[in-house]
Amino acid sequence: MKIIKTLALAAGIGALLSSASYAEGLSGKVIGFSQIGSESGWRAAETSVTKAEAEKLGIDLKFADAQQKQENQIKAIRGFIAQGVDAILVAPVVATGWEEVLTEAKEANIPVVLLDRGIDAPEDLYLTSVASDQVKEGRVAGEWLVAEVGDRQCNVVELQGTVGSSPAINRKQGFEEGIAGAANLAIIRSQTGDFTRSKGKEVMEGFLKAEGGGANICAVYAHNDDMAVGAIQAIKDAGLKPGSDILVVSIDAVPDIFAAMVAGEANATVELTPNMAGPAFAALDAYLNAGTVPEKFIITESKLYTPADDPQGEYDRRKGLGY
Ligand code: GZL
Repeated sequence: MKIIKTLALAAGIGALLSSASYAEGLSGKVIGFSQIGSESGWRAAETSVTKAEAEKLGIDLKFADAQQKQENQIKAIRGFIAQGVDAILVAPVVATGWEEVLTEAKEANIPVVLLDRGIDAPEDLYLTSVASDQVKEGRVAGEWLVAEVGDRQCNVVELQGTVGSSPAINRKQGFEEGIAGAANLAIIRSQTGDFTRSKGKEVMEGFLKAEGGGANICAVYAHNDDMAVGAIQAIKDAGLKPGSDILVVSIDAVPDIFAAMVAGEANATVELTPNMAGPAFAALDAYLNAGTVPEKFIITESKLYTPADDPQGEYDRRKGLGY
């Protein structure tokens, strides 16, 4: 009888501890975050949302800004490993070149979670990846443009994201899929604007010059809103009307693209949530405290917005979200 009682007591304490440790969440955990940089309004929002989430959960977040350089990210990850952090978040600037450093993290038994971009590496090198379906984002943008122009001839110029990054690769593929069935749409120029406003403006200026001032350009597709906002300025400087002479379609749904919609200067954006940290921390909590292995890919929602969707209200709503 005594043995049964002892076993029941032990089981009870075990359950209490595991539920307590699970309930305790990530409070007190040290988590390294290798962030790409602050190249866009969306990236700045992702950083502020991640820091706010960490604060709320009592996480000691070690933040490293890589200024968009992979070597700085690799250095930061090695530093986190040396510190013996409990977990590492990485927003990988490009898709290749991660196997060596992520193998070091794996050998140090430190779980890695990828945020907002993917990598070409064995999947056992990271616990999970929290990102949008970037091919779908491009496809939604392409399909919107096909519907918008009907059967009129539409020459498109494309502002690509950072060369070699998963969103640049995937959003290009998706957009091409989206317009594939429309013989009247063609991408006539495509170049990287590195996801920044200034480079987006500069490259759009080059497109306009190369196309005789831009009278034959029907639309600009930008892999993010920041490059689109830069392109809008270039179109205005060239004496054309963005949003009508040249349609503007992009991705992220940052406040400034809604301000452009209110001004009649932008036509469509596909939303990307800046809150990748929420699902990342939830997966780490379950893994570190209860040994639960998450799905390998946690996919965030993508939603199309146009001027028909209360852009002023969307601007006001997002303004307070850390952009
Ligand atoms: C996409 C993300 C991209 C954003 C850009 O998931 O990596 O990086 O669309 C940012 O604004 O630069």
